Amino acid sequence: MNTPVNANLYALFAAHFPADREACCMETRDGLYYSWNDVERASAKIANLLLSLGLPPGSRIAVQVEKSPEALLLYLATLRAGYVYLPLNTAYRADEIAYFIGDAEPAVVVCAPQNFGWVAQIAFKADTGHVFTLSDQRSGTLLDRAVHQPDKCEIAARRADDLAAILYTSGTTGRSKGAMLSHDNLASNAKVLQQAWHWQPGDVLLHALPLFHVHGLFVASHGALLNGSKMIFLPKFDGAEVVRQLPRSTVFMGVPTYYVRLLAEPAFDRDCCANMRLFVSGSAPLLLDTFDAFIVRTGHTILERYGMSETTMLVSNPYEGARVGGSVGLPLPGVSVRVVNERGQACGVDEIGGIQVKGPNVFKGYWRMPEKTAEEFTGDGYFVTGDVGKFDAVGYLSIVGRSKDLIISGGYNVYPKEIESVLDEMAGVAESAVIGVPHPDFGEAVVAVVVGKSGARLSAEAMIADLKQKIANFKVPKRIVFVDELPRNTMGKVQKKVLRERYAKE
Ligand code: MLC
Ligand code: AMP
Repeated sequence: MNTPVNANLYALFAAHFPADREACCMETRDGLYYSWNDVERASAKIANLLLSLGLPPGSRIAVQVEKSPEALLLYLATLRAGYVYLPLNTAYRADEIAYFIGDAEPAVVVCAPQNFGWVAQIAFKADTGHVFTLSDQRSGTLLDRAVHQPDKCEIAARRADDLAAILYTSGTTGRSKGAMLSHDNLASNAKVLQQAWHWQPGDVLLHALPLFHVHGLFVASHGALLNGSKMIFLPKFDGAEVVRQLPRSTVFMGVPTYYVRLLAEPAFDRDCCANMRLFVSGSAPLLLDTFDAFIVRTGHTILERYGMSETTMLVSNPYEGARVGGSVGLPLPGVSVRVVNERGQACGVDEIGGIQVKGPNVFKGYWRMPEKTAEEFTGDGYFVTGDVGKFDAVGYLSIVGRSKDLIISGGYNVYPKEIESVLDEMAGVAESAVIGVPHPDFGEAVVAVVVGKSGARLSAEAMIADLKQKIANFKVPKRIVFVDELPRNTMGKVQKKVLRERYAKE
């Protein structure tokens, strides 16, 4: 009789830990060293703590903490105990956190110690049973409690389709939706990327991305974990620090802003990249200028790939073969990607249409939103990405725009509708339109165009200060301009294209 295979993602990683368990898994800038044995033991202790709480199956563990090796251990422990990980951007403010906690109803919330007061208030109001703290300095109640737990823990048996994580991603309606990802969604993508990007023995990942989105948590960490590779763990992206660590690394992943900032570092040159094997870019469009300048400066060609929370990675430039600037490359093995016109027919070569995807990487749906989920899938099971693109004659995909009203600033998504709703509620504001304009550092910057109520005396500075209290800082408009009226088409719809053109150069 065949023994059933445990599809728990942690089991996949554990099966690939290196034979030498005392080898380094994570190293921090301050010289802390976490061996694979440490990862096994510490994640067991945290998993045992979670299990000791007697949570029902499928419980969500919501986490809003600064980046640290312990934050990654908490993620691994959640997988190991069989619960569902729900990471939250550290920039989110009280109203945003209240929405996520209210919607996801996590059984456990883990927050930064300095936020315990307000986060706990929100969590207990939403009937969350347990609130722990975790700092980026190896302290907090989570570790205080976990330290007394046994350092061995069986990996919970999970089926391929069982949920591993929920990632909140904003929708066109302004409110975030929780993308439900299964163990197999994540495992299949990790395996495909290991092959596609030729992860190899001796690789060292320089990890500078945040741990609460697909790019840093899944693409980067999973790659290293599945390959048994060491990670040099930086608390955040810092150009000078990356330049210092590159000679000891072989793989680096970042959003385009990281590459723009690296190119602005005078010490960033061929020498410091001599040990590097691979630079990966994604989460936002990489400008051709950056792609070209990178080759000239370092001799390396950035490998650009395309993904999203609902699908993890779906298209990538090849490791061997032409990496084409301005293109995101070829569909990954096992992933079916098509471009279709408004009538739902497949587009021809170079014909622009909506990008749709199907494959083992595609999520299980939006948390408690069956209707919204159904709307986003075609009759034959393709997920409608909301991105617009075209295939060239040799099958390379280029993204040329988005049908969803989305701004991507420094790799973070900003949904105009959400910001407009907050602006429209401010005293003296009649209406607003939020747009993205080209920005040399962030790729796109958020700009708000506001119409005041008659007689209202509005101040952009005061409004920005107010917004900083209400929404995550990366969503706050870099600029607010006041106009008498918004341009509208004959249907009365605000013409954002006109506004984008008007403010693009300012
Ligand atoms: C910070 N700020 C931003 C910003 N990040 N403004 C616009 N866009 C951003 N992304 C602002 C802050 O509000 C603050 O403003 C000021 O910059 C300094 O803040 P900071 O925290 O010190 O900034 P910094 O450390 O420089 O951060 C910039 C960054 C960071 C680019 C390093 O945003 C980052 O790491 N981005 C990566 C995002 C990411 O991981 N995306 C992957 C998503 S997954 P003020 O006014 O208060 O001074 C995904 C799927 C896929 O999309 O395909 O991968
Ligand atoms: P998120 O919802 O945060 O997962 O963001 C996913 C979105 O980021 C995608 O739908 C794309 O619009 C965008 N994106 C990701 N990678 C790229 C890329 N390489 N080029 C252009 N856009 C990208």
